[in-house]
Amino acid sequence: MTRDLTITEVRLTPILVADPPLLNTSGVHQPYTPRLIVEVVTADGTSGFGETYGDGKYLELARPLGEMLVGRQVSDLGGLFALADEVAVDRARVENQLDVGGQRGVQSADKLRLSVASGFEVACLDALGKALGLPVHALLGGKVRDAVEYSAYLFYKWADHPEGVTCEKDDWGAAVDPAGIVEQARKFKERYGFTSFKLKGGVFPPDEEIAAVRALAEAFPGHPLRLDPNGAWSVETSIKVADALGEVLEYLEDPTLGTRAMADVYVRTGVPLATNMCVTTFAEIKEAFTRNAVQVVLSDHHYWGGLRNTQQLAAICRTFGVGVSMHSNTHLGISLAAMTHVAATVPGLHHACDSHYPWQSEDVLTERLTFEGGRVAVSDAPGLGVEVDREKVEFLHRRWLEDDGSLRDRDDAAAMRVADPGWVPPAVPRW
Ligand code: GKR
Ligand code: MG
Repeated sequence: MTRDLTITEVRLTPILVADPPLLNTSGVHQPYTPRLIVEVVTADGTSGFGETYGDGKYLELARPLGEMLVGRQVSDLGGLFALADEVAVDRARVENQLDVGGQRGVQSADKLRLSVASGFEVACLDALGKALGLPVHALLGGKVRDAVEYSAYLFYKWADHPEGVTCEKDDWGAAVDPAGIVEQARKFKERYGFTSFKLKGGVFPPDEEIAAVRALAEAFPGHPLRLDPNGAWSVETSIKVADALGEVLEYLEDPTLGTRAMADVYVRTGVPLATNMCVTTFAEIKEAFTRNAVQVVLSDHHYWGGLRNTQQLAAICRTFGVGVSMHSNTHLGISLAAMTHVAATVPGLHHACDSHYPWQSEDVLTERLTFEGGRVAVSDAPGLGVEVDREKVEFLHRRWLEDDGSLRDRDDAAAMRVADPGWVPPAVPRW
């Protein structure tokens, strides 16, 4: 019997998900972070789910795109991206709202469009896989590994959000010095078995962050380590840190901003540099690779435009002898499943991907994904292999509906000002 896989309905559900007070160079995470859950329903009653950034500017593009998808085939992924182009043609609407130089690199209209389209692409692949009885990795050409390795993602962190702020409590405790970071790493290792560690830096003066990485190296000998200050350092400071930590680092991630500056750091230190800020679109690859500015590109399947684009990125990296892996932003289990499926298909994935997932105490899945020995097993069940709990989605959506609007757009600086009213995001480079 042929199944009718025409999309008959698209449901978009913005949610707010609990987030601990994690520090970065832009401030601190707000107590709740917006995400968008995308569901496509086909004529035969199959539902597929995707997840992407949920700030207002993403919703603005997602809504018309969702309407235009009704009546199309769920397998028509080329058509989906063409439609996303059409929606984004009305660029003025989006371009007025660009964030220049956030932690996802420059927020161009293209990247917004791709981030939105990626949520739909994953939902369509999930539905298609369920309808065909095939896992998403099979739709992408097949897995080359049965489990995907992730690194622990360490953050400087307060014990709690500022007093008086509505939030969910967490049991991670504070981490504001080397001892706190080592303790946090121990918990990550105990709870999830991670054997590599990434520290979000750019929070304290570089000498303190160097001390934290040295403490990690001492506590966990032989474990790959990374430090990522999101471009907070000058070239000179980056060189100083690279010289101090070169022997214990797997790589430095976005020590400084811009292709030329990154190339300068690499040529003067030889320490491998990874990025999710300097190369974030296909258009940025040529210059960065020609200058040898980056040795590892970290995909975020959301803003690279989905799982198939991530595979294309991996192929380009392979061609140029550049490593590829993945970084993450606050995300839930649908995205972790999507990351795992695509990572399972990428040959030569030599660096563990990072994931915020352990920081999220809430999820929309009936059963959370688990890390065993720091790895997520690649599901062979149809689609993404995860089940969405509609009650959980509804609960987190109600939180979004009840919000006064202050949390619907991620704003780490605003969260920092709650604790320190005079705080302004530091000029870049900060050190
Ligand atoms: O969640 O604070 C954070 C991270 O700093 C995130 O926003 C970054 O995009 O983790 C990301 C990174 O690797 O730069
Ligand atoms: Mg990064």
